[in-house]
Amino acid sequence: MANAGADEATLVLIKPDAIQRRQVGLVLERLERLGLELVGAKAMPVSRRLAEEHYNHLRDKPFFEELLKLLCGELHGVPHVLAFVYAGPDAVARVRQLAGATNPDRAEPSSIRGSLGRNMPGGVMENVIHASSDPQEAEREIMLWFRPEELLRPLPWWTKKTASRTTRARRGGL
Ligand code: DAT
Ligand code: MG
Repeated sequence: MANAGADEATLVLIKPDAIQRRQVGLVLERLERLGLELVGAKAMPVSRRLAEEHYNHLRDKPFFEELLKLLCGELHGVPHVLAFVYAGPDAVARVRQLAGATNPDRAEPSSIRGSLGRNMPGGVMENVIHASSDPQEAEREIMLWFRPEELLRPLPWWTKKTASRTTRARRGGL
């Protein structure tokens, strides 16, 4: 019987605030120590459309516009983010715990956000990284930020989804 979370994968973004503040090495060192498998890594610019899709669940929030500007690098003059996929048992929860609570002031001091993040005047949270909050969100986000051929190995759930889409297409469903 498969263990829950046995081969989970999770998305991590190192956000422009951390790139501007030269915190990339510190963050990667902390992530590396989790001992998870690195399945994908790239630097990429973030379009407004991608940022909107990524933060779709926050569309109605008053801070949404600033959040888009932050992720697109406009607030920090940084034209890219760093995106990673890590995999392994309980990868989602383990990375999330290392990341810490959303608000740097409320995050455990030992977490990435608690030790490296800060709140800016005006309410912008410079909280260093994005980490998927649950396995479903992780699947959605990995498909949003990566193409299958960019990953170092196939992710079983993605392969299955692609296969079922292909089957539907062959049946004339798409
Ligand atoms: P998380 O990044 O911990 O998953 P989230 O998905 O609720 O948190 O929100 C996404 C980002 O939006 C978060 O990293 C920082 C920003 N954010 C959330 N709540 C905020 C608030 N009350 N004020 C300003 N920015 C906020
Ligand atoms: Mg979230």
